[in-house]
Amino acid sequence: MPRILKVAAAQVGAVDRDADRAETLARLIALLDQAASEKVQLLLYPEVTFTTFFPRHLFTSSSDLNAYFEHNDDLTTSPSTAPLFSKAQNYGIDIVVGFAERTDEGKGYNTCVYYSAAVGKVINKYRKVHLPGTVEPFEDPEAVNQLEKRYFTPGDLGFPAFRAPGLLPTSSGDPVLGMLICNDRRWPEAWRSYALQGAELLLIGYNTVAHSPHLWGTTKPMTEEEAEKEALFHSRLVQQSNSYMNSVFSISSARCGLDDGKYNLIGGSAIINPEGHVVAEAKTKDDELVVAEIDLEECRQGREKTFDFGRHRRIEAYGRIGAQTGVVEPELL
Ligand code: CDT
Repeated sequence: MPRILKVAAAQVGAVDRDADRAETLARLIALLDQAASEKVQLLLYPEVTFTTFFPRHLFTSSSDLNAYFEHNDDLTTSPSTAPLFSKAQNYGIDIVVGFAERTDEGKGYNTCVYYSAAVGKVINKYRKVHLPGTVEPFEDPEAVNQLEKRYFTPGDLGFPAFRAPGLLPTSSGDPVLGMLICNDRRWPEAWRSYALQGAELLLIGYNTVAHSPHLWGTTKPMTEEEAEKEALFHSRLVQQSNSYMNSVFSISSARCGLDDGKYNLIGGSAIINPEGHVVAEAKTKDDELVVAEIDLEECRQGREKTFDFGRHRRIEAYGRIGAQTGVVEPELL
């Protein structure tokens, strides 16, 4: 029995530092309107959906910084974010939305939530585990910073797979979903943690800088164009290979384009199937809906043969993975 879902990435083009929040929200809603007209059931927005990717900036005023954060409990009620959720509810479309989360205790997390139209509320939350970049800005004034380690705490919720009701007929079983945020997609442990819970579709919002030797550690000099091609290649490589190795569909949604006329972010939002093939991909670096109809039964092929975890995984050989972070080389002979 096929288990077919119509899904989409809502790719979002440039959003400047001083962009008007209401205008950005209107763009997000326009993508939702388009998704409704194409009968999409599940729509994924990028990391930190409502604003520019602010961790590239150093804020000295806490009120300036806090303007980019939302309090968790206010997300679906605050006038600057709630209209997206209520419109999704009216359309009957599930949405995944990223935001900078401020907790009661004052902690910051890079978070996303899954809003279920069938349930009428947020049914799952994920906090980004792998925070790239630095605490302090680079000394080079020309460097692109990524101050996520300054503004956020590593996610403390693990990788919680969940079922989303109302998307498929009850008899075919609710899909098992999982969420990752940007840099997490480069870590196979994150994908495998979801795959071990039977996840059938992973949802990944991102903001990926096209050219930043300070962050990427590129050894050979590259033009902006070459660097962007390389960043796009790596983004696609990790999505395709991890989808294949975990027999899971994945959707990635980019915030992309030229923020403030100078910060270049890659596009490349894509829907990948469990055999690692591209099903649909963005053609622009602007606001764009990337849509596909997917059959979750396609996860079975890998799951029941090559990557049948129960039959083939050898956990007695994997101890190092859960016990060690940095590299420990063998001793010299
Ligand atoms: N937002 C985010 O996590 N971006 C990172 C940039 C890399 S910093 C080395 C990414 O992995 O795409």
